[in-house]
Amino acid sequence: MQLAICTSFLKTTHKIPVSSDNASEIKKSYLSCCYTNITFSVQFVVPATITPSKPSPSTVALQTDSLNSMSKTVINCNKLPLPEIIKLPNGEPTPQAEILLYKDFFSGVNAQSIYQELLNNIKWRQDPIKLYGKEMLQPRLTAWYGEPGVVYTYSGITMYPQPWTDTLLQVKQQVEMAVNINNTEEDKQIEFNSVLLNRYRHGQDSMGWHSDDEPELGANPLIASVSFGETRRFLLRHRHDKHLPKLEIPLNHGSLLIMAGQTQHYWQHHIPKTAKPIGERINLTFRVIRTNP
Ligand SMILES: O=C(O)CCC(=O)C(=O)O
Ligand SMILES: [Mn+2]
Repeated sequence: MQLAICTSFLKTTHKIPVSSDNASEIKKSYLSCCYTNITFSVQFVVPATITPSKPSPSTVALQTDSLNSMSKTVINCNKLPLPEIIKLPNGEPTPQAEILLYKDFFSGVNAQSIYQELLNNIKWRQDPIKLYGKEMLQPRLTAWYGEPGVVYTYSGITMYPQPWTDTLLQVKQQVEMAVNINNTEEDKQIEFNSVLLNRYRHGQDSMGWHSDDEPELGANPLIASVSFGETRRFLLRHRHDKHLPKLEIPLNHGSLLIMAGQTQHYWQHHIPKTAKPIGERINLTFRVIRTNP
């Protein structure tokens, strides 16, 4: 069986034999199509030499599965707009940072149903932290999900992963697609193995200044941050150059922010409190944790 991807603009056809072990080849073809940001169609071509009655049931099931997930990917790719590159207020490039923003990555209805699902079904917790020698509860709820054994330690808290839920896996798949379209290092496709969830219940919930630079994230970690619910101000400041202005990015319902390159070495970020009466917000930061650094 073959998969043919026909692009309407380039008038090219990629023909790839479909089997369980060439999924990465197929993905690459998709991504090269996505770059062109044009419509394309997918056809499945069954060569005459294979009679439909002959293949073993397991082979057919595998093929059908990968074809289904691929058609979904195609539909999503087609809708992806170009991201905004976050610059300094004067329009100059942000030094020592690579930050991209998709304001409406998840559409209204889709974003709302993901948000409700996360509010209701995530195992939220509130851990104690030590601040200026005093023990207090973290000013927000958190949760850690991912592959078994992917343990994360920050601010003296060690988190053991809950298994992925279907919703988290769907969000992860769409985020990975956007990340990998923007990733210029062809051979280094990102696959996240974990996600930190933060739930800000009201304006008094917040996150202090920090960088995502724990050793298990490796050098130059790529962090993909998805937000649902109330818009909150996301601020960035340079760690060393105090003359550089702070950056302020409002993270709205359904947005995707990607931080890459040296961002975590040179910039800190935070979510300030607000006195305004506001609703809840959930943020997901997808990460690759190195289990054998
Ligand atoms: O809530 C946010 O947007 C920020 C979350 C964050 O910085 C983190 O989880 O490390
Ligand atoms: Mn962070």
